[in-house]
Amino acid sequence: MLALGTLRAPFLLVVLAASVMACASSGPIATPPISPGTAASPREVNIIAREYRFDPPSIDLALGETVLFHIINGGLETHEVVIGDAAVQDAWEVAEAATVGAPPGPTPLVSVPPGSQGLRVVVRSGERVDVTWTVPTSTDPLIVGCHIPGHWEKGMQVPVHFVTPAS
Ligand SMILES: [Cu+2]
Repeated sequence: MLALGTLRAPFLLVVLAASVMACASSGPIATPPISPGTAASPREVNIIAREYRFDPPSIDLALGETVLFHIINGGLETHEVVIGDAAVQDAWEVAEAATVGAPPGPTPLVSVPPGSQGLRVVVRSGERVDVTWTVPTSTDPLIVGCHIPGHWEKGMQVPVHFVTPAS
C-alpha cells in the first residue's frame, strides 16, 4: 500500500500543476454581458445573504430592466435585502435599531416614512424568496443592505453597479 501511495503522489502533483497552469494562462473568467430583463422575461439575479455579507460583492443591474431576484439566506440568522439610495438605507437603519433587545422569534414589524421604503425583503435562515423588481431609470447610486441590528456595520452592504447592456 505504501508503494502504491508513493507512486500516486507524483502523478497527482503533475495533474495539479497542469490544472494551475491552465487556469493561469486563460486568466479570470469574464462576466458575460448582460441582456436586460423585461416585464415579460425578467432577468434572474441571485443574491446570497449570510453572516455578515452578501454574494456577489456588487450587484450588476441595467437601468430600467426588470429582474427576478432569488434572495437566498445561506446563513443561520434572519437577514434582509434592502435596495435603495443612502436615504432609504438610513431610514431602515433607524427604524430597525428600535428592535434591539426584542425577544427571539419573528422579526418585529417596522416601517419607514413613505417614499423611503425602497425594496425590502426579509429572508429567514435557509429560506429563498423570489421577487420581481424593475430597476429605476435614474443613475442615483443604489445600495443593497441589511439592517437587522448590527448587520450593516458588520459588512452587510454592497453597491449596485449599473452596467451597460450587451448590444
Ligand atoms: Cu443581515
